Amino acid sequence: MREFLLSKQGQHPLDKDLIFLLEDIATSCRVISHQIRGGAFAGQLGATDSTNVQGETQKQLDVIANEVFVRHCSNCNRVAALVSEEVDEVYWLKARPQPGDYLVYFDPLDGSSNLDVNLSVGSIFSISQLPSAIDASDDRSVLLAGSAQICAGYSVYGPSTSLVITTGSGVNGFTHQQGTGEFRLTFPDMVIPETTSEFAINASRYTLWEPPVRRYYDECIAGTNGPRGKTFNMRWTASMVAEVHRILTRGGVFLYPEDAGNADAGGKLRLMYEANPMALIVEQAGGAATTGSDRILDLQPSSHHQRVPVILGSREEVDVLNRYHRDA
Ligand code: AHM
Ligand code: MG
Repeated sequence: MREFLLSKQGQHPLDKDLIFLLEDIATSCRVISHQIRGGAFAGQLGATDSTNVQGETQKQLDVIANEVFVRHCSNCNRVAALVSEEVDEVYWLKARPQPGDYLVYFDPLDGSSNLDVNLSVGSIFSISQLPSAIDASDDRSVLLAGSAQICAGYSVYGPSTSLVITTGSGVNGFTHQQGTGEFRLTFPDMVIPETTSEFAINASRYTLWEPPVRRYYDECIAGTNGPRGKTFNMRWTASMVAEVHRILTRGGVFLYPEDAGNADAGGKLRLMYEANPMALIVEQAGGAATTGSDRILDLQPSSHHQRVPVILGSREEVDVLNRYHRDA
């Protein structure tokens, strides 16, 4: 991976501190992957007694993965602050952050409800830079729009461990090679096909959905005799990282809309460490990511644990969904 990061990305070589930080994040993913693969033998499956700021019961591995990310991201002396799904407060590492210092946002273990049933989970991360010198006690300084991200990525802990990264000029996928322990570039220049006939949504929430989402779903499952005139396939892994990885590999569209069950919170998925990094990756691979009405990367965050509706994937399907939201 180092060789790849040292090669010119887009117009400019990457800053050496960013390369170190990305290597520390890759190490975090390697360690988490190893911890997960211990499965029942490691005695780390199951829940803890605590809940996170989202009110969700934390799994033991949620806590472990968070500690791993915090430990490794703290190595880089250009990191000003960390924002984690598992931690209520912004974690300031610098007392006097300087312009250009890094802000790292992460969901250390996404889809962790899949752990106990041995299905894919992952880690998601996003990196932005502070635009100006600030007072470290001001948590509002981390509320940067997704368009400010300089880098985003995820690791999926599936049958193999992958690491997918964008630094703003395309998307590249690496596979963890057992033996050498390295992430090797295996999927250069990933591109999401513009058209697809596969969608992913938790259809058990059908009665809670808004009309545009119901319309889209109804038309998809109507098949060749319906208005879309083709047969769609449906998938739901309850692990956003696995869904996005499938979409980057063979196309598709993923929806976690706002519905009557999550409207008070503004949706299910978190903007700063789930929606934003995935939106940057999807756009960099030629896809689109919206809330149904707005481009995700344009949203101005109001809090660091803010939730948003998410529609992302193959451009043609996202366009259809945007149109149905406009029509409604
Ligand atoms: P988490 O970060 O607490 O794991 O929640 C996010 C996950 C996503 O990976 C996935 O798309 C979604 O929650 C699944 O939700 P549901 O259980 O409602 O299907
Ligand atoms: Mg998550």
